[in-house]
Amino acid sequence: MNQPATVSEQFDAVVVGAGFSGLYMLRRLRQLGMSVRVFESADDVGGTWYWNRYPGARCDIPTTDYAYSFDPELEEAWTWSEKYATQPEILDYLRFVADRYGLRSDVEFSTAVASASWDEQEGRWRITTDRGDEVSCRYFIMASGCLSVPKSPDIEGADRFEGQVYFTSRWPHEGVDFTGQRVAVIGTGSSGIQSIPLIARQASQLTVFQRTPNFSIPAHNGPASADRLTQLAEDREGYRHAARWSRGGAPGELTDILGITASGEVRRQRFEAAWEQGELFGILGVFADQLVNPASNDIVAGMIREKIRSTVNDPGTAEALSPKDHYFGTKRPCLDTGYFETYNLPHVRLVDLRTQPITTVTRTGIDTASESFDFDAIVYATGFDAMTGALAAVDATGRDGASLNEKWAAGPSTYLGLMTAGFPNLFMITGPGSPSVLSNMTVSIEQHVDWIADCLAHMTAESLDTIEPTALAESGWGQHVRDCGAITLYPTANSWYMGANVPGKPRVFLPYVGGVNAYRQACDDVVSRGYLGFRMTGQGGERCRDGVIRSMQPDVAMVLEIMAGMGLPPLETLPVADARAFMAATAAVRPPAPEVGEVTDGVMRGPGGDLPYRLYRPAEPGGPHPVVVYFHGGGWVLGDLDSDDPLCRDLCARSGVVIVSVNYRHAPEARFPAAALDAFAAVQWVAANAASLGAIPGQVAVAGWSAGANIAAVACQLARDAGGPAISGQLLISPVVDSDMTRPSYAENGDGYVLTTALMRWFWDHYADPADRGDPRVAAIRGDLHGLPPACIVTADFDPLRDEGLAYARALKAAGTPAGHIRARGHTHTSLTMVGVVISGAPVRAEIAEALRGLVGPVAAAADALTESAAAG
Ligand code: N01
Repeated sequence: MNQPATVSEQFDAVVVGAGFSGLYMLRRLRQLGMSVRVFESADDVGGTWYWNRYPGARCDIPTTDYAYSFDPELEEAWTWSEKYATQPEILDYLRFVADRYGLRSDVEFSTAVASASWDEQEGRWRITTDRGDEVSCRYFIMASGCLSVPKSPDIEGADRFEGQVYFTSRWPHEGVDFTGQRVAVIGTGSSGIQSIPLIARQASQLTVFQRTPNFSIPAHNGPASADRLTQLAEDREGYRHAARWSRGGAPGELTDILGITASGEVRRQRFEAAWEQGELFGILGVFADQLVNPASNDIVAGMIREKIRSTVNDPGTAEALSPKDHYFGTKRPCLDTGYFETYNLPHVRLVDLRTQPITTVTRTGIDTASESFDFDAIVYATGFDAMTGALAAVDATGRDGASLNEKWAAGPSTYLGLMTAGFPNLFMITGPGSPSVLSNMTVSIEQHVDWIADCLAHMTAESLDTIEPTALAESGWGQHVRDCGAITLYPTANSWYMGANVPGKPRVFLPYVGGVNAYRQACDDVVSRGYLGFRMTGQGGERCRDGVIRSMQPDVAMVLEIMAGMGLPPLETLPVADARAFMAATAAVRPPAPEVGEVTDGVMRGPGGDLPYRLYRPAEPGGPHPVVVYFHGGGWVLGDLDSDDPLCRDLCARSGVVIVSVNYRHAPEARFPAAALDAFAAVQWVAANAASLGAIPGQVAVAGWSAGANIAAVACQLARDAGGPAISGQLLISPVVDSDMTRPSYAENGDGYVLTTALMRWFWDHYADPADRGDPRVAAIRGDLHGLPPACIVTADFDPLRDEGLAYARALKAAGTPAGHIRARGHTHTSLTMVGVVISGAPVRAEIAEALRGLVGPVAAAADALTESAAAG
């Protein structure tokens, strides 16, 4: 063991922890020529693999992938014996790595870092340890692991028990012999599920106390996968590259098969294949939609429950072991060896704490609400204060004496999971807000270590010595992490991913679920954009390019990526007939739209002939309902009753109003002002026929999307000028209100977000002569805006039309017309309407439906509702 460092010692970097991340970080820092001290609380290297020595402990990512990849010679020098290596073998590997690169000499073992404070004057961190060291360093790197601080047993009477007590996470080095003993295991997460079958082999009686049943699949351990070994042998670098750019950190095919639409045969075949494979990413990826769509998730979960029922003999025990309170995958699923079979042994019993909770631990055992048990030993497999526990364990004080724990009292806030504002030069490896525990940790660790090392090399080269994220970049990243989580089922579970396992811990979805590949790209983009969102200072000056690296909704970005990959011709390069055919073809492959009470098609009279309409009636009993006349989008050229059918159904179902969607005449066959005149005529017709449509007379509102919102807005002006009909409100979703294309959103969003500047020009050219484009019957913003119905205007961030929508809301307000605004954050012109495809659109449409309910009421109520929504916005 090394001597404790003295007060005067100064290092370029201090690293906390000598597990997978600390060891590699040390190696990279040394390569940069830096002086480094690693503090490790254990008396050897290994981190999590040092501590978790319980029987059955193994990795749950195949060892072909769960290893360092930074040195091909290291890979040649080590051969794993199994598909999933045991804890002793992984620990041996880490010892081998430490020895191979001579890393131990810079590690101070049996020493935990107690506090760290930033010395502003010196631009250095002062570190104290539990052994009294006080050292200083320029860079302070927390390589302290995501699952390293055990959760203290929050069970009444836990310290009263006089028998043997064991924690899976702090298992005795000499091992434990349970032969002939009555043993209790509390907890059925991965640690419990791995250890229970082996403890059962020795114990004379084993009682498992289960609070939440867990999904587990057989690991099918054995020799490493021949397929993976062949791939590695043939092209090691290619294999590692594929892992780094994969979703989870291990190469594998992603499916685009949806659980909800797959046939029964395909579902079964895909599930059984994943079951046989025995890998986490396989069973989590049976269907592309299983972690976002409850119905798809239920298919996989149901099949796993079937397997449990067919394995466990006693139906009551099988039922109690079958998870039903969380979606499959939203709590970490387990890989096991004979777990469910263990419950068929005569000396093994499951106690379901849902039916008989523990009341107290006693001197001799455990009391539940209905029974008393005596034990020789109790094993706690009760988990960890995950992801933030080890970071919070160091009392860190940053700029101006700010405490990290206080800053994070409501949940952690980081930039990229790497740093946090106010704590310069403090890096976290696999911190909250990075893929970390959702990925193959070794790949994520290497990526973070490499990023940090490359960053420090850059700073040295530029004579910079302090780095810190900006508040803007950090809050933007936090929003992105939440947006990614929000489109999945993860936040619905009481998991340690959510901090829900530790009483009092804020409920925040901690890891980044956007994928290892997307995350790596974001980190690379930050660097290529001049370390966007970081402030760096030093002799080389001060550098800061502030900004947010990802502000688009993740599912919107995914749709754009898929569309870009399809190499579709730009719509404006097609003849109109082909563009319409293309729109119809895409409409035909949409997922099923929401159910409403009734849908009927009809025809009304318009100025140039019959206008087809489709009426959507809400399922709610009662009525009549208020009515909204709706106009579809499509640049006055494209679209019809089918094109906006999902959006109309969604609005109808959410708002409980009758929607009459009207098809108007299209350009170029019928040019300006045909569409606007049709819209006005449709409003007149619906107002006159409200009662026969089953709607409330006198409560007619208008709505539309894009060019449909344009003619809806114009219809309001025409109705006012004509003295009727009375319109109670106007909902304008991403409206066209002007022909002026010089507003900034055209420059920012004119290309790459589906509705392009070129396409808008094409629409205008088809609809209106240049001489007509200032006419208020198409450029609504140029009309008289006094005395119009209250409006709700929806704008999308990545829409060329964003700024004219905002300008219209401002202009209406200036003219005394109430106008609320809903911002579709991170959306494009079209994404909000992609019902059932873009999940992040749903909460915005809920907001829109809420506003719509206000717009259809009596006018005064609509104005009130809008004032509130504007205040909220
Ligand atoms: O911990 P856990 P773990 N009374 O939190 C129960 C990784 N890992 O150590 O779900 C009664 O998952 C708790 O019940 P509930 C892996 O990422 C990997 O097993 O809170 N019960 C749960 O059943 C894993 O996910 C491997 O209702 C109580 C259990 O204890 C993570 O580490 C192996 C309780 C805790 O499960 C954590 O796994 C092991 C109480 N008061 C771990 N408090 C590999 O295979 C808690 N529980 C690589």
